[in-house]
Amino acid sequence: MKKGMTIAFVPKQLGGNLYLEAASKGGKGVVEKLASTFKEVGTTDSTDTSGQAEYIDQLTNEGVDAIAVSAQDPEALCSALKRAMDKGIAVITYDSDTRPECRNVFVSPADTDELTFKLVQSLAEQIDYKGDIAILSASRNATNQNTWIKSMKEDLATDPRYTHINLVTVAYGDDKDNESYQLTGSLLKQYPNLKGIISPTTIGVKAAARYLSGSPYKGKVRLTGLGTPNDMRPYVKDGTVQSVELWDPTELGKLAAWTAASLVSKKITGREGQAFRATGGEFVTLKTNGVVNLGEPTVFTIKNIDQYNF
Ligand code: RAM
Repeated sequence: MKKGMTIAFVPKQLGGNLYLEAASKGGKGVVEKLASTFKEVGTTDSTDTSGQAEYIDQLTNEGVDAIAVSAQDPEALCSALKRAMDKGIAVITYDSDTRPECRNVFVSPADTDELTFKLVQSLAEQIDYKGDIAILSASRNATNQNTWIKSMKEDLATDPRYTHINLVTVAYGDDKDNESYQLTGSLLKQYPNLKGIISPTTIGVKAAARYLSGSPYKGKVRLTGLGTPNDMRPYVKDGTVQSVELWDPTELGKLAAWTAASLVSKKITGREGQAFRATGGEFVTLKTNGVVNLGEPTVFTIKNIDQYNF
């Protein structure tokens, strides 16, 4: 691997998102081990897409070697990312993708179908396969959120076991804790027959759990989603939540940095079928459209949540 590279991370949001902070920490560790320089820039608001594009232009002008971005929007960053690639900068997305032609590789946390299958299945079981449910998402344009929501809607529409489950709305808390908390209250008021909520965002699911745990809905309105074990431990232990799932965001950041370094070092170019050794020595193969998967998400319940610390 080359040394002396500059690899820049541009998370969807800086500050207030521990998941993305953990990913950056993982990335930083890998970059520094490669005797290279880690940079992190970004907007504090996960909906400030023009701001995110400006940061990419800034990094392109500085002439960094690689940019790793968790995209706020699939389209809006494309011109900026293409300018970066035209200048020879390796561009990867991690966590949340752009259109495939706007980056070299997408480092995806997990397989979409598998991830959403587990979320829907878990909530369906808890509500006895009937009743109204809602999704509490992050920002409206986030590629990862919308990919997961689409897949959950497909599951609900096509699996005959879910015929009596009715998705009443998708609400957007913009990955802001307070907004997601308030929104949970509004959903419960607006849909008095609500039986369950799926929140595929670490900030959303934590805020919704906090709301439920201090309300008469605790244990009655079911909640699942993508949450960190450290955030969700109290709510799993107090019976508000039975299970959530996630992957280790630090590992996602490590794989993102390693992938970026492999591109800069010309070990891969982003073509399907190319393989490279990841940080643990295992081989990772690029799938269709240059996608790399971190692995399978872990399901956390009262039985295993204490074994995890992230
Ligand atoms: C939030 C963000 C992030 C998502 C995780 C699960 O932190 O929306 O993009 O991947 O949740």
